[in-house]
Formats: sequence, C-alpha cells, structure tokens
Amino acid sequence: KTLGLLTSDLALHAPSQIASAVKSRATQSGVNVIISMPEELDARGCTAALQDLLAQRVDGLLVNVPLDDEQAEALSALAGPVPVLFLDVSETAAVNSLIFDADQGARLGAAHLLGQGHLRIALLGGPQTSVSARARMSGWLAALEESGLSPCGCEYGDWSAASGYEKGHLLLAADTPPQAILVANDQMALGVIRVCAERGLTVPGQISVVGYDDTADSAWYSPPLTTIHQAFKIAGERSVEWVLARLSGEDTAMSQTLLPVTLVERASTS
Ligand code: IPT
Repeated sequence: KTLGLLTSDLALHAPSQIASAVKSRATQSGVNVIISMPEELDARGCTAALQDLLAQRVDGLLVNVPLDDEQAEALSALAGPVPVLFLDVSETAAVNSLIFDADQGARLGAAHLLGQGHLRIALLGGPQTSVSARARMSGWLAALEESGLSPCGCEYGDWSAASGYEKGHLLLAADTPPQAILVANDQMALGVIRVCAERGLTVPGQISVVGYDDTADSAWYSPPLTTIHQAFKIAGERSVEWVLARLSGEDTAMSQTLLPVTLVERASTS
C-alpha cells in the first residue's frame, strides 16, 4: 500500500515531526509514503499536489496544510473514493479530520500567565492565512477578554525564528512594554528570547515567554521553554492507523477527532 502525505514546509519543525511519525508508523505496517510539499500553499498549489499524488495511485491521503473549510471540502471531493484525512483544518470543515484543540491550547497559555499575575500580555500570532494560527489568536483574545484585559501589543509572524526576532523587537519597543508574551509557536519564541537577551531583559523575571508546539528541541532553549505540548508523534501514528482502518473496513462515516493539548511548564515563565 502507498500513502500520500501533502504537507506544509518540512523545514518547519512541527510538520517535519509529524511527517517523521507518519513515516515510522507506515514503515511498521509495510506501507510506502510519498511526500508532496507544494511551494504555494494556496488552493491551486494544493489541488495540483493532490492530483499529482492521486496520479501516483496512492491508497490514502493525509493533508497537513492549513486549509479553510471550503478548500478542504473541495480537496476531499477531488480525492473521490480515496480516504483522506486533514490535520490542519477547523472543526467546522465537513471533512475527516484529526486536529489539536487550538482553543484549549491558547487558553492554557493565557491562563498560565494570568495565574502568575501578569496583566500586560502581548501576543505574537502565526500567519493569518493559517486556520490554526487564527484559532490560537482568537483563543488568547477570548481568555484575556474574560479577565477584563486586552493585549498589550499584537504582531503576526510567519512561524520562523527570524520573524519572531523581528516582531519581538516591535513588541518590546512599545512605550509600556509587555510583562509576558504569548507566542504562537516555539520557533518564533526562540527569536523572541534572543530579542530579550539583546535588550538585557531576563527571562523569566523581567519578561515571561510562552511558546506553542513543544517540539523536540524546546526543552533545550535557554531558558527551557514553557509551551503547549502537541503530541505530534501520536498525531502522525493515529493518522496512518486511521487510513489503514478505512482501507480494511466498510466504515465510511465522517470522522472528526479533536486531540487535547497540555501546558508544559518549564523555566521561561514566572
Ligand atoms: C503548526 C505548528 O504549530 C506551527 O509551529 C507551524 O509549524 C505550522 O504547523 C505549519 O503549518 S501544527 C499544525 C498541525 C496545526
């Protein structure tokens, strides 16, 4: 059997850790994986990539690209009888999905900082084209609002450490700088921590930083990063198992799984 994996840029840590788990689990079951990584993650690029995988006669498809509901539904229709599972869509998309609970993750991070008594909290979101980045941002905003607060600064990066560095400088240059920053992924948090060091701000103490992902390196940051753990290995394994179950059974009902996330408290917050 052959599985097609349509993925976001594998130079990013989260998609690469998911792909790694998919590949290992597939190998265990003697399944091949063909990876397609479109340069442009728009509807055109994803459609072409999906058609290309279908032309290679894949038996099932995993799609780990941020997609709006209509885009995901269109790709799902295009796959026809080939089972397809989406990993980066909203719960409202009418497709098979296995996704992490973004609202829970955002709220865990915000509640952690609020619990430590921080009132001036800045937000560094992911790209607004990403459905998951938008969900994290709205979870943060909702949590702050419920505490009667509004963010003290808000910027958007592109998931890279470089963008975290650039936007981190903007957030810390404000007249009333934040006491804490919620960052939408660990790679951007790496850039933010560098900015703090360059500005002579101690993390934690003068500023707290919360990441998101808990990729394999995040415990090795300086200081070790407090972050939201997304179980990428489990997501990759479960995805392959879902496709295998579909291929061997008759169950064709739509399946939507919401995976819980957890806060991992390390040393970047106090
Ligand atoms: C999401 C990561 O949290 C983020 O860091 C970035 O790598 C992004 O993927 C790339 O699309 S995880 C995704 C399964 C929501």
